[in-house]
Amino acid sequence: MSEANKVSAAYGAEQIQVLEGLEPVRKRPGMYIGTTGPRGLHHLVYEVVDNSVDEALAGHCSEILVHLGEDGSATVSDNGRGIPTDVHSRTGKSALETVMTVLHAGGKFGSGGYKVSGGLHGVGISVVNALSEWVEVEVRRQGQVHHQRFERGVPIGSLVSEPDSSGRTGTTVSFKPDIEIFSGGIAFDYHTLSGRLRELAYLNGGVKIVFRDEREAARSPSGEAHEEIYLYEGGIKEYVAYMNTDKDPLHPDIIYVNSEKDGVQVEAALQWCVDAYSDSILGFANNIRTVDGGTHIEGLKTVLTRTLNTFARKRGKRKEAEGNLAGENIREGLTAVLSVKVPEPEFEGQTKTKLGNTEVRGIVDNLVGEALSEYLEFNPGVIDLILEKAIQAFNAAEAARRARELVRRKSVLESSTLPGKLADCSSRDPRESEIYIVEGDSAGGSAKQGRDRRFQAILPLRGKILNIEKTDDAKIYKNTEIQALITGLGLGIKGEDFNESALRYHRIVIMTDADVDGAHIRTLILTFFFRYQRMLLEGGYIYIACPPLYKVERGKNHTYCYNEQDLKKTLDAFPEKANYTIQRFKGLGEMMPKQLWETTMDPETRTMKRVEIEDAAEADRIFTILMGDKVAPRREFIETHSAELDFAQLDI
Ligand code: 0RA
Repeated sequence: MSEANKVSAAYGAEQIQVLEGLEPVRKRPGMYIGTTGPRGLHHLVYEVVDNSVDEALAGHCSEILVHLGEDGSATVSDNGRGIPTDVHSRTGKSALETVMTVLHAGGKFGSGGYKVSGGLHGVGISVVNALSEWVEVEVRRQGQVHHQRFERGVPIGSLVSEPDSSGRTGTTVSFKPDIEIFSGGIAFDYHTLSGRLRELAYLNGGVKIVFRDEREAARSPSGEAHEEIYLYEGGIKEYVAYMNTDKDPLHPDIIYVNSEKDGVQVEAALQWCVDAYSDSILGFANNIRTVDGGTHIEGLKTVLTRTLNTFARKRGKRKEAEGNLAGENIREGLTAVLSVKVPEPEFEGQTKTKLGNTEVRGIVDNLVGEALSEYLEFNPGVIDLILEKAIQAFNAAEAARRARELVRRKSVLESSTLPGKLADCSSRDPRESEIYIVEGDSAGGSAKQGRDRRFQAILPLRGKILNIEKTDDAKIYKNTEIQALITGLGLGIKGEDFNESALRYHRIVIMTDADVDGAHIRTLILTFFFRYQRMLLEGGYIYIACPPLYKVERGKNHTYCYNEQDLKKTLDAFPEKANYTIQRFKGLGEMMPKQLWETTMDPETRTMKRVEIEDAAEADRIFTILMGDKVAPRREFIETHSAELDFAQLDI
């Protein structure tokens, strides 16, 4: 025998009928109040309070009192018209008893005031009755006071009516939750209830809610009950002001919208704050906090983004070429409360806290759009401040994105210590230190032996380095040769944050063979510097070593020639076809370490070309043509500039 049936056995036929009506509620309370945990327990109070709030919204009630009794009961009373008590001729039951004992009966009494009845599940007060150990209802109306008691949903006796000379009207519902139903106990939490009651007072401006905890009275030394009064004439405007208490508002007024369309009431209050970086948008539908958002919030976000972008363009804050401000840029620092009242709300999701009515999206967009545009038209100072903040947010988001990238890449780079093949110099003073970037391991070997290790470092690169013009960033950072360059030189992240103090050498010398391949490799390395860290070129840190092409020996004397002209001059200076030998260096690797030192590396005797950017834009263009993807312009460039294409002479 079910619990409900056990109880019903004590009553007569009429009671059995009532109980059968409410039996599903006791059998499956979760279906009606979500859970039988604390959330469901507090829901009982909200359900009763919502009825009084509806009466207030209908304009018949100004005050709602919520008392927590020492005995574990809750009492909700209002000064509304009172639940009707007249007896229905067919059922022989009073309206009050019907409301208390028939599922979903509440709505049947609906006049104008009930069109947007709250109640998370719209279950009505009969559910509270079904899930309470007892309920007592007192109604004052038309000079009478009516009283009826229920236990676990079943009326105990009939409605008792007495004359009342108080002149007051209203409804008082007291109930004690049924311990058999609520698994987590039946103790109400003060803060949970006070939070919700305060919220209701904000959402229904002008309605006074008194919250009194008489359980406190028993405990406190003064013997006084804890009482709070929530009354906000300004409604959600005051809510926004309250949320912004410790913040610095960007504009003094709270932007306020209150209008109705197709039976949907839309109320919104908005204010941006200077120092806030996230947004706090609180959404409500029929006084229910829609934690999971829904169509009303979507409508608000859409209209904010569209309206502010329109103003940004109109006021010249955003150029044609610049992208639109993103929704999150616009909402940065925004505190908003959006409260909609929908005749037939559809709540979605696990916790039924997401508004589903599709028509609401467009209505919110429409009504808020109109009011917001009008307000902003008349308050250009406000719109300019909001836009300025949004643009800052846009720029900050860009910077943050780059910073994130930077951190991500840095970790890749910093995890690798100095490249293994770097033969570093002993000096730690970048101003006197040089690094030779040389082509191939054999040249690297000669350079290592020939150098002055005190201030000269050698970094051999294997073959042709990646053409970074044609490569995406991820690949660039993975490439070992490029990693060696970045870490060896102490470069930062591509294109930014060039940190001169991190640069490990103030002379970066590209030393490649004096042939076509060498020229190509040199161009690749230069392209790398140009694309990766242009500041290196602009700062004049990059040099090109000039190794000799020939060695001319005559007797005990020898001369190095750096190009054909040089050689011709040398030979011309000799007496007719004299006894000499010419050695042509095919590559740096062919030179003796000492030769390399004398000819190319010794600061006293060497020739180096400093790479300068005369015209960065032009250099960029040339690099793009020479190194880029497009074949046709490259061919064209080479055809017209072939005479100048001696890379050794290329002054970038
Ligand atoms: C239906 C009709 C009328 C009032 C109410 C319900 C009502 C219900 C509750 C629940 C808690 N407080 C309430 N106050 C009023 C209007 C009856 C009339 O015309 O007088």
